[in-house]
Amino acid sequence: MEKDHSRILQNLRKAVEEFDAEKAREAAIEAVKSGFDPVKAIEEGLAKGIKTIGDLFEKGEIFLPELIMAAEAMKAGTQILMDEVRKRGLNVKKLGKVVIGTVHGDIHDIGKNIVISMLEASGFKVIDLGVDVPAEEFIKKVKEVQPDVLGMSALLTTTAPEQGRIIKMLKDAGMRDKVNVIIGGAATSESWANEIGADAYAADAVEAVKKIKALIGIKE
Ligand code: B1M
Repeated sequence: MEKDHSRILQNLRKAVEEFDAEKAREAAIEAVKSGFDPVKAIEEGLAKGIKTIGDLFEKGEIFLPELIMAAEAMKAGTQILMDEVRKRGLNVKKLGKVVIGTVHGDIHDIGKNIVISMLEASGFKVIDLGVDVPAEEFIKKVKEVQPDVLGMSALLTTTAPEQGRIIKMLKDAGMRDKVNVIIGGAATSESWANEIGADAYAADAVEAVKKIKALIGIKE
């Protein structure tokens, strides 16, 4: 069994590293069929592959077309695994509302979408604003739906400041104390969250659910 699990994780990781969407789909289906934890399959399989790809891209050993193909493979696998996450979370009572999006200038959404699936599976109603979301749109939605939590994702060092700008806009509009703010994404950190005045930072989707529950006083 242990061997089977490490083979499943290896197949998922390799599919992304080999830019192979079909293989990622097959590996994800195999993971679901064998009852493997879908969150673990994403975090310890597919996400490890995309991390390797990101490192190679940074070193200039692969280029944008390969980065895009690897992301496609990651998405193909995550879609199947996220469906399973949602299925497992059916029939849970609604815990609260979260508005979430990737900030302006940033089109990375794989991680945000994983966070969304985990939140939905845990019983949250999620309003997804998508990617490259203008600051004004975040403010407008918060006013409109009055969520318990506003979540902002940023993966680029050039777009992370947008999170701080939006928090300032909330303050200026007198809305800051009406909504909890959580941030995440590869360009962010706990200290960045403190610096810009966010209420929480999460390094991954599991932590995001935990921190959001804590923010609105839900005990695990
Ligand atoms: Co981009 N990219 N990319 N990219 N890309 C990074 C982020 C980079 C670190 C790669 C590198 O150089 N090593 C680098 C940023 C450097 C920097 O700013 N410091 C980079 C760059 C430079 C770029 C472009 C500028 C490349 C170019 O055009 N020359 C360009 C920018 C486009 C834009 O946004 N304007 C670009 C484009 C792309 C693709 C389109 C090809 C693709 C994205 C596809 C998509 O998302 N639909 C892509 C990818 C795939 C990556 C890497 C390789 C992987 C990102 C990912 O999906 N990770 C990435 C390298 C890296 O991050 N190490 C990279 C897997 C995912 C599960 O993790 O997104 O971190 P992550 O999400 C996690 C946590 O962060 C957390 O939970 C998630 C699940 O565990 N989390 C939250 C995320 N959001 C959260 C929100 C929360 C809480 C937790 O609360 C609200």
